[in-house]
This record gives sequence, C-alpha cells and structure tokens, in this order.
Amino acid sequence: MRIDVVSIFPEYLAPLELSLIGKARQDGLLDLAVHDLRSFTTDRHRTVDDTPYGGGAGMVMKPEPWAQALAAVAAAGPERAEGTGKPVLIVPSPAGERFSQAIAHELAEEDQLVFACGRYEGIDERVLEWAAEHFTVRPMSLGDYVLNGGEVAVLAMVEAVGRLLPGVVGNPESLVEESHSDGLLEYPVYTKPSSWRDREVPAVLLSGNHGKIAQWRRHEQYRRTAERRPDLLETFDAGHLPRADRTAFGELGYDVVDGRLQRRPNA
Ligand code: JDN
Repeated sequence: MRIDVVSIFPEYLAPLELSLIGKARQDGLLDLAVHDLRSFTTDRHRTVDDTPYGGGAGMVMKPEPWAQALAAVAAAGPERAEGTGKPVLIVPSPAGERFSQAIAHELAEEDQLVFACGRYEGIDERVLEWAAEHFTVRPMSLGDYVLNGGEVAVLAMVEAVGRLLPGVVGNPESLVEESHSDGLLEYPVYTKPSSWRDREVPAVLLSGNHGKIAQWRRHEQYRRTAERRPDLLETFDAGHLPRADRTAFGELGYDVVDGRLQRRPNA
C-alpha cells in the first residue's frame, strides 16, 4: 500500500518511523511519504492561509497549495490497473464520518491513501469538491472532540490501517481476538504472579479447562460491554447464543428478543 500525508507540520508525523509502522516501511510492506504543504506554494512567504469569507474567527487554508499538493501525490501514486478505483483522500475533520475498525478494514484494501491534514478553521471547501474528480473523498472524525489539526488523527488512522496490512502484525491471530473485531469489548487479561498485592488472578484462568476459560472470557466481554459501551449491544447478534450466554445476559439485565438484546425495564 502507498500512503501520502500532506501537512504544514510534517515533523508531527515522525512517529510513523517507529514501532510497528516504521518496521512495515523498512520491510517494504508500506510505502509512506510525508509532504510539506508549503513546498507547493509559489509566493515569497509560502502562504497557506487567508481570512474567511463571511467573517468570523481564525483563518482558512487557501485552495491552490492544496490542489497542487494533491495533484502531485495522485500523479506519483502507484500504477493503477484498468478498472481500479480512484485513490482515497481522507480529510480529518470534526465534521467527518466517524472512523471505526470497519472503515480501517475497508481502507486496508485500497492501493493508495492520501491524508490531507487541515489546520486553523479548515480547508477551503472547494478543494474537497475539486478533489472528488481525482479521489474518493472521505472526511473522517476520530470522535466527538476537537483537535488543533488533522495530524494526530492521521497518526491514529495510519496505525489502525497499517496493522491490518498483510505481514505487518507478526501473529495474525492477535488481530482476531481484540476489542471491536466482534462488536464487543475485550475481556480482562492477567499475567504472573498469580497473587499480587493480595489480588488473585481469577481461578478459572489457572484451571486448565479451556472450555470454561473461553466461556468466562466471553461472559466478561458481555459484562464489560454492558457496563462501558451498552450502545454496542444494540446491534449485537444474539440469535444463536448458548443457554449459558443467554443466562449471562439475563443477569446483566438483558433479554434476547428476535435475535437482539433488549434491556429489561427497571433492570
Ligand atoms: O479531527 B479533528 O479534531 C480536526 C481538527 C481540526 C482540523 C482537522 C481535524 N483542522 C483544523 C482543526
């Protein structure tokens, strides 16, 4: 996969040299380049912003440097086979679609991703309209909070996508049993010593009974998800649960109705 990131703070993306993603680049599994938006300006002062039409606080990113940068990274992208779709342009924005594990999996199938990091009050909207001729444009938000610019969101999205690429995570099984891969939060984990500061590891985990351990872990996932993210249970497929799992949900205040979990009144 080819990834291009355009930013006025290219140094902000330095962590992409490290750890798993840095290793994937070294191993040739990921071709990643970071570009300074200012290198696509033509004026003496390398201007990237201007005042907003209609007034208001802050500055807006000028369209022309963005058009030059995006045209350059699209042209330098990988050879595209006939019938291959456009590259995907991801624009971090609090006004974007909510990023998720499902979207990370979609993006991991693409041959080129371009990330456009806005700063100030954002990028002139016409850039996104124009870019739709060359890219599939996806404004994207990590969550309902506001950052100072897109760079930190790009670090998160590149890591989430990069670790799904073939060969990047050493043991692909570690991608299967993790939070959100099955729509539930992960179960709690423990390591040695079995007794630590008068706190014991749950006995079932020391029992050697792998069926019991799997069931305990699944029920812990249900408990945690009900406690911390009950919204995830609204779409959980409860159609084919074993009786013990239905009972576990019953104890958490949920009934199974038409294959869906339903919160019991006054539970
Ligand atoms: O995802 B964000 O919170 C975000 C904030 C800003 C941005 C892009 C993304 N550009 C300016 C602020």
